[in-house]
Amino acid sequence: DPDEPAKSMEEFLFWKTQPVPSFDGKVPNAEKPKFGAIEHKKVSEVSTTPVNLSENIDGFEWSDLNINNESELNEIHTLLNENYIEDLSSTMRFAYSKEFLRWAMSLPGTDPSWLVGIRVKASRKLVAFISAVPIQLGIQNPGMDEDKVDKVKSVEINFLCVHKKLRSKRLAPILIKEITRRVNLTDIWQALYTAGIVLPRPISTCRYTHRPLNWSKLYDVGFVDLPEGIKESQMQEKYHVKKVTEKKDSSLVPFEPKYYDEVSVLFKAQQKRYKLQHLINSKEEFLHQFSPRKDVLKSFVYLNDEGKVTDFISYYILPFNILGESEVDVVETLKVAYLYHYCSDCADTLDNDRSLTARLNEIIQDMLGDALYNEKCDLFNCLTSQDNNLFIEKQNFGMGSGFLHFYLFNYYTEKMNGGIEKISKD
Ligand code: NHW
Repeated sequence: DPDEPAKSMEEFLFWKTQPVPSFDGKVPNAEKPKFGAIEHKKVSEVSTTPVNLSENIDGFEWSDLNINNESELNEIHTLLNENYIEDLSSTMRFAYSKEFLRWAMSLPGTDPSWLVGIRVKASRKLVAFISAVPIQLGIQNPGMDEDKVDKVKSVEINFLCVHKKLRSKRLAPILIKEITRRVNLTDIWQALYTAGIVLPRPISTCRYTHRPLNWSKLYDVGFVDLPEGIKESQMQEKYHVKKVTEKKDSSLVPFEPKYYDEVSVLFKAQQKRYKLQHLINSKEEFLHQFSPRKDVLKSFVYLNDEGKVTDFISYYILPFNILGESEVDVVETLKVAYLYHYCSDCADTLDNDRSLTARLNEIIQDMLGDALYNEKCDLFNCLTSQDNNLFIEKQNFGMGSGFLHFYLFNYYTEKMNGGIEKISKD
């Protein structure tokens, strides 16, 4: 069961002290939880001094990092490339590019104090890190009108990482407390974060799905198996990807700022389908999130005969390294595309000719083609979130072994099924 925690609530020595629901849905200091903030505080109650580091480890210090400074970006990049998320058997590890990290951590409105590092005092070596970027969430709580959401000013926490040699020393809770303090000082009290492990307590659990693009390479590195009695050529045939071809009645072009007005209307309508919504309020933020960036993000619009935008779709590129005998030894790098946001002018129509199902299948197929033939990606991943269940099977995505749990800090809402669940329009 992907939702089964590794231990009981009482054994989460750190998390049981935090404003998050326990696995039975109870929240601290309340008989019956109310939807919304779990704990209410004022900026004046927040400590202005950093969390004490020396209680846990001696000889370390806090350090603010600047992602736009090349040498500090290099340090974050090295720490993450050598110590960030691996699969269970430590044979694969995410290999974020520097451009990707800069994109992910330079969102407009990111406070300079939100990229937090821990360094060895003597050598200045960066050994731990955590980051926050601003995000506005729209949350549909049970009992609310379908078109209403609770708008919650939040941050998204990511890239929590402790050097392998400093694990199990309770540094993670310290990093989390320190980023919480810094975010609270800016009068923000909620956060969104995801993790592969079960913590108290997921609002939603999604599964990773994988669509091989270059099946032979995935087979060579051991990412996929050859089913018994099947020939390699049959698998290659099964995962053949069509080239992106010219269409009769529409054109596919890279997203540009001039399409912003039209796309943002479609984006808002699409988000209304979900219980957890990403509300994008400014053009600047939208362009940051969705403008194409070489080797990081691809985004496209579809234009009809009259030049009107009918759909938008994006994916990002995040390679991972296949590790050899020793951990520093990288045997092979797989280039992986991840489906990001999309929206379509038929978000409301699931059962006619221009139904969302048909449209999504068409545009995903184009993305598979773009990722393989233009970006030389080996694999296309997506989660079982958004409306992805409308195309996952048909486009040959297979269920993976990994799950991604979504969490809210200091906010109580009911669990959502599947990903960022659809609001039952179908
Ligand atoms: S998830 C990616 C996390 N990073 C990795 O997996 C990289 C490889 N692993 C490591 O670097 C995406 C270490 O193993 C880490 C833990 C650092 C994970 N989230 O220091 P100790 C994100 O970045 C709890 C939250 O001894 P360690 C999202 C664990 O349950 N908690 O362990 C991050 C235990 O607490 P417990 C996690 O192995 C969201 C305690 O940490 C966790 O040396 C963060 C053990 O600490 C995880 N992924 O270091 C929350 N993994 O209660 C943000 C372990 O059980 C909350 N733990 O005693 C919001 C804050 C902002 C609020 C603003 C209003």
